[in-house]
Amino acid sequence: MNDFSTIAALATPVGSSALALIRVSGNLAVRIAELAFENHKIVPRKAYLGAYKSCEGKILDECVWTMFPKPGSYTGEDLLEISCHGNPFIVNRILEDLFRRGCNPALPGEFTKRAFLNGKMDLTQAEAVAEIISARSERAFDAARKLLSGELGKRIFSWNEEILMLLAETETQIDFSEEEVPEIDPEYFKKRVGELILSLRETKASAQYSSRVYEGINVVIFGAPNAGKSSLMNALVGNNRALVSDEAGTTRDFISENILIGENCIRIVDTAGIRDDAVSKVEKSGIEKTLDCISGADFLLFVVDASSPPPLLSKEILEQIKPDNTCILFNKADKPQAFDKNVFLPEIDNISISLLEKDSGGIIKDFLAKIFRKKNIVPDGNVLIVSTRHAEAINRAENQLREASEIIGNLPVEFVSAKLRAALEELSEILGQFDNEKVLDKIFSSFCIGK
Ligand SMILES: Nc1nc2c(ncn2[C@@H]2O[C@H](COP(=O)(O)OP(=O)(O)OP(=O)(O)O)[C@@H](O)[C@H]2O)c(=O)[nH]1
Ligand SMILES: [Mg+2]
Repeated sequence: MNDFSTIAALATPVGSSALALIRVSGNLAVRIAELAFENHKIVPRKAYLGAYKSCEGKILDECVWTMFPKPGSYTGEDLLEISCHGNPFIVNRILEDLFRRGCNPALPGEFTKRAFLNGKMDLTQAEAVAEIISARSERAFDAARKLLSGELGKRIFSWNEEILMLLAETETQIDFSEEEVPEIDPEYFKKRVGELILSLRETKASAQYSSRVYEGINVVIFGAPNAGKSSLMNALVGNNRALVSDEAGTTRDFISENILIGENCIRIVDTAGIRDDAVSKVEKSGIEKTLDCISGADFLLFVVDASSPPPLLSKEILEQIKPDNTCILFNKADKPQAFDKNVFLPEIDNISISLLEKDSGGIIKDFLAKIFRKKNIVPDGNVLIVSTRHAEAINRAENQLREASEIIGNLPVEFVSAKLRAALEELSEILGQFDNEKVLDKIFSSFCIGK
């Protein structure tokens, strides 16, 4: 067990609330509880009602407090949780008293960092704690919970087992002579490494969905001026977020909002209308920004005014529109229709609507939820989503394995062993089985204080 100082911090948000939770973790926790609550026979995990007395013997608040002794606590250390009234003044008085009694203010993520360092969880699970706290959608929460359950750790464990078996074989070749052990069959070795690589790749691929799941699907609304893009934005957001007017070229800068559609968080972006004959400098640069937004989007909503002649599309835009990343919204269904919608980009999914209708936002949200599922914009909740950090380490391990497979039979078996060991090392980095304070600091500094 690591020997750290005792830390204290508020675990609930700063501000007035019914209750506030203060956490104290470390060797001083038990002694502090005995003194502050005048209780010398503390029963673990029992919630007590008691007055918190300061060093000077002044009652600071009536609290409910619980002692979680090591090693069975969240941090793996003695952990005292104090629920006091949610008044910042009371919270500060208690925290000041705890600091006077020898506690240090906790850094962001320090409770979870201690849990990791004390072997209560691996690094992927510690990262998942931060994701659980910041999850903006049900899907993000499901993904974080999957990580927290240690699923990636289990997968890495099974890869390690297989690599260790391969390593045992190569090491035996090094330690014993040819007469004592049969030679490795390179083809069989390659087959096993190949299967392993497939499994690594499958897991690694999910990282491409990481930002869609945790930050939201980046959906860009685009189309000709006056088609109704800002009206669509407002219908989806549920208020008059964007300026709507019958003047073509109203939206110049892009506007974005986060909304929930089904179980996913969406970052929806309204853009300037695209036309070839824009004259003003501002409108032209607005169009340029739109093109940038389109190329960085996860999904495109193409708004078309069906009561006017169909828009002409530049080659640049046509290249971006694909059946798996776009749908068309034929707008202004309340007016006489100007063209046959069946022949306008027939391979792209579409919906006809009038954005003047009151419930159009709900109808479009239902339509989009179906489309996102159908086009697998975000995989379903059963798929384990890894982060870029995980994917990069998996990628490095994969390279080592591929090289091992390339040299087996051609170079001395010692070289193959070295590659297998390097692969193991790369994978162990994901779980944090290494000593790199910088990487740990980077991960835990993104946490909030008190976690
Ligand atoms: N009749 C009818 N008018 C609509 C509909 N949707 C939007 N409009 C009108 O069309 C005009 C343009 O709407 P906007 O939402 O500002 O269009 P936009 O695509 O954002 O336009 P720019 O920002 O100029 O590119 C406004 O006068 C809207 O009220 C619709 O379904 N039916
Ligand atoms: Mg607009």
